[in-house]
Amino acid sequence: MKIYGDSISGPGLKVTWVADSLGRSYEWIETSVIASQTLTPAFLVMNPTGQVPAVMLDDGRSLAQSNAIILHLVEGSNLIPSDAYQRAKMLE
Ligand SMILES: N[C@@H](CCC(=O)N[C@@H](CS)C(=O)NCC(=O)O)C(=O)O
Repeated sequence: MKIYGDSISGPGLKVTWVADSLGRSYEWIETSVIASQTLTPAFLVMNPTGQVPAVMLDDGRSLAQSNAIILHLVEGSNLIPSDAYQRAKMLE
């Protein structure tokens, strides 16, 4: 998995913290918002909103929005509660 993020931006770091907690390997692709690297045609294909973070999964699919990415990563792990109420509290 490749994580496109800006190291001065919290949402991308959140994704790496979860990936690290899960022991998932990833490649960090530094993508500067200030240098408009989020607005290149290649980046916009991955995330049309032009925001980091975005990830490129190993199967070639991309995903944006830190909480959506995190939810995808934690699926089936002990970082996501099995109890419906606790899961909703996590999303809250
Ligand atoms: N809701 C988004 C927020 C992402 C976000 O705000 N990213 C900022 C950096 S912290 C960004 O890429 N800004 C560039 C822009 O909006 O043009 C998430 O959680 O992933």
